[in-house]
Amino acid sequence: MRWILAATLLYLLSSCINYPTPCFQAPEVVKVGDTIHFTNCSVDGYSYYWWFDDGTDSEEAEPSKVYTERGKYKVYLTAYTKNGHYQRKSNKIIEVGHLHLDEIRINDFPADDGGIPWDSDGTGPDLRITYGPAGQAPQYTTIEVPNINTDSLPLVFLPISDIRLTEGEWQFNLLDIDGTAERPMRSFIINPNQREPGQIRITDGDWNFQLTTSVR
Ligand SMILES: [Ca+2]
Repeated sequence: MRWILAATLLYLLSSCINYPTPCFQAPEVVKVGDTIHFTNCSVDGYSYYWWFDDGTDSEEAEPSKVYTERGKYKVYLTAYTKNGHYQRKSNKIIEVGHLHLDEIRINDFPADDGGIPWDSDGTGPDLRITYGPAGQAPQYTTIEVPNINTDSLPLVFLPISDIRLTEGEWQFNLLDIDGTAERPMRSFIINPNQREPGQIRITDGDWNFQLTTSVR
């Protein structure tokens, strides 16, 4: 009886010691070109094998990784003990994409241009926003919203096409379309890829301008 207990105890001990529990942390959504740092939270692991689902792998404990193409990748981590025993692999899906523009929003704007009315007839600006990578002629434009005032707020513009926010600065020109003339009201320059995806808000005096971005 005693040896059976001893053998059972030995068996339980060996199963506790020999089988590590793989565990890792990684962001769920990243951009193409971002450096991902994998955090290893495995228990009782001695060595590791990572499979990144794009043809690459690693044996580091906490590797870094850059995906060069968009897609959904299923990353596997296998944790081994010193004698080579391992437990079931752990995996996570990482979505890799590009930054896109979802919305342009004006939450607030000044009632006039430093004491001068925005437009010639006093009805309020007829607003259109042109935008695109800074330093180039704007590639994109919103619709025109006539006679805006504080009752119009917030003004929300949804892109009519799929707009990928490329690297670098983007310029947003707020124009008052007075007849055929375009009177600049204000420009905002933003580097969206340097900011967290989601809401990017710029406030300056009475101006409150906002972009919403996402990775997909
Ligand atoms: Ca007007």
